[in-house]
Amino acid sequence: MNPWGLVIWLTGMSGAGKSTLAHLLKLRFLADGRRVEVLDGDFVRAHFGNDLGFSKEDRDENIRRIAFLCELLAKNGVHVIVAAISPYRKHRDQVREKVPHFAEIHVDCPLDVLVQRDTKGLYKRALAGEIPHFTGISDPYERPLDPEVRICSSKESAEQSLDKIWDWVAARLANPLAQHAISNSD
Ligand code: ADX
Repeated sequence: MNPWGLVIWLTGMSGAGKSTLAHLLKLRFLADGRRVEVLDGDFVRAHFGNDLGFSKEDRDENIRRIAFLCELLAKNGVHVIVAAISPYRKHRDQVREKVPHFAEIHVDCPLDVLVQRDTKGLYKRALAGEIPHFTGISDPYERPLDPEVRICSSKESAEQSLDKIWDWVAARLANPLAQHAISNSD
């Protein structure tokens, strides 16, 4: 039976570097001969009809959809990398309970750096009051308390961040006991 894939969940504020890291991490999985898929918050929102906004309820539904896809892929042996703000601890913990191999990766970056970078021009608009419920400005971001890996994207190179994540991945992939337990749990 196919063992469950890993779920690598990148959480952090808009512009912190989640999507970039997700893409680079995917390349590492591929180079290692692994089946892998990236689920990006923006992508999942677009492909489910763009019906959701950014209220707590809508973000909850967004994460619920992503979690559903994660479980489906992971239980069929595909490794899944998620890049979504997922600002609520409770929502992230709910996903953790659904899959056997879950790594919460906090892609951290100080707000002043995000505002300065402002790659999408959203912080400027949010600070001007033009975007309601904007994470970190007018909406909460609940920092992970005990993530498997914390990335400081303003201080580390992408390669350094990837190495930290890959250490967790390699350790988990190399643990035959965990793999055995999972292959019998389906
Ligand atoms: S989540 O909170 O539901 O996990 P998700 O990761 O899918 O969010 O989408 C975040 C992206 O939507 C951001 O990168 C940003 O480009 C855009 N966005 C638009 N409005 C908001 C908002 N109010 N708060 C945060 N991000 C927003």
